[in-house]
Order: sequence, then C-alpha cells, then structure tokens
Amino acid sequence: MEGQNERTFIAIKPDGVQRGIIGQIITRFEQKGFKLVAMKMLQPSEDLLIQHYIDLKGRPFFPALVNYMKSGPVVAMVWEGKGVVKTGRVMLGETNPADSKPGTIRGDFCIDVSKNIIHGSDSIESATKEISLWFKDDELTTYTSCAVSWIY
Ligand code: D4T
Repeated sequence: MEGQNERTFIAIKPDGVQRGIIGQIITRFEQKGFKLVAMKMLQPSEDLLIQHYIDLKGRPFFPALVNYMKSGPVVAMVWEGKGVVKTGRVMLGETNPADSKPGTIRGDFCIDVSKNIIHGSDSIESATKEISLWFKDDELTTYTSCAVSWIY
C-alpha cells in the first residue's frame, strides 16, 4: 500500500519494554501524525523470529538475536500514513545506536547494537511481509482519524 494508506511494522523489542519506554516511543509516532492501526503485546516464538529474521540466518549474531528477541514480551504495531516506512526508519535512527543522531529513537534511548530497542520495516515489501507474519487480517483496523484533514 502506498499514499496515505502506506503501512509499516514497528516492534518495541524486549529491552524497550523492560526499560519502560513504550509510551515515549508510541508518543513519537502519534505526534508525527501517523495512525496506529494494530497493536498487541506478545512473547514471540522462536519460529516466528526465525521467519522474521530469515535474511540474517547466516550472520554470526543470529542465534543471540533470536534469544534476545524471545527473552520477553515485545509490543508489535502497525502504523499507517504517507511515507511511513521511510520516515519510520528515519525516526528509529541507524541499526547501530552509536551511529544514530540525537532526536532519533535509538539516538536518544540506547547504546548497543544488540539492544537497540525497536524494529521498523526497511521497505514497503518487507512491511507487507512482516505485517502478515505478525498479524491476522482481522487484527488490522480500518478507521478514519478525526485529525486526517489537519495532517494532509
Ligand atoms: P531491525 O530489523 O531489528 O529493525 O534492525 P535493522 O533493520 O535496523 O538492522 P538489521 O536487520 O541489519 O539487524 C537486525 C537486528 O540484529 C541486531 N544486530 C545487527 C546485532 O545484534 N549485531 C549486529 O552486528 C547487527 C548488524 C540488531 C538488529
């Protein structure tokens, strides 16, 4: 989906949940004007994480990554809006928090690449795949935000 209906998959990782910054992360997306269309808290299974990170399967950090991601609950979300995939990645910062500018989520809240608190889809294609991996169709809402004509 593109235009105002573009969607991305955002997940607050176990460290983001444990450190009590769920609210601050959600606030940033709300303040920007993006629309929350789905959200749930779950402790992901190893199978789900292997599918989610399938492209990284051969990397040396893969086993540690899966263990960390299944170590506690995560907050899985779908956010909608014009350019949300690309802008969402900008709001997150770089994969390595050390390269992330102040003002980005990783730049402001974390230090180490192995504990980088948040995931965001890196393309429209991955967003579509990740949304269908983490959510059933009937978990995705459709509604018109009352703010829409003041945002676009
Ligand atoms: P995610 O997918 O978690 O949003 O991260 P990115 O899209 O920003 O980056 P990625 O897929 O390359 O990495 C996935 C995940 O692996 C962790 N990681 C990464 C790590 O622990 N050590 C490393 O050296 C790298 C490159 C961090 C994010």
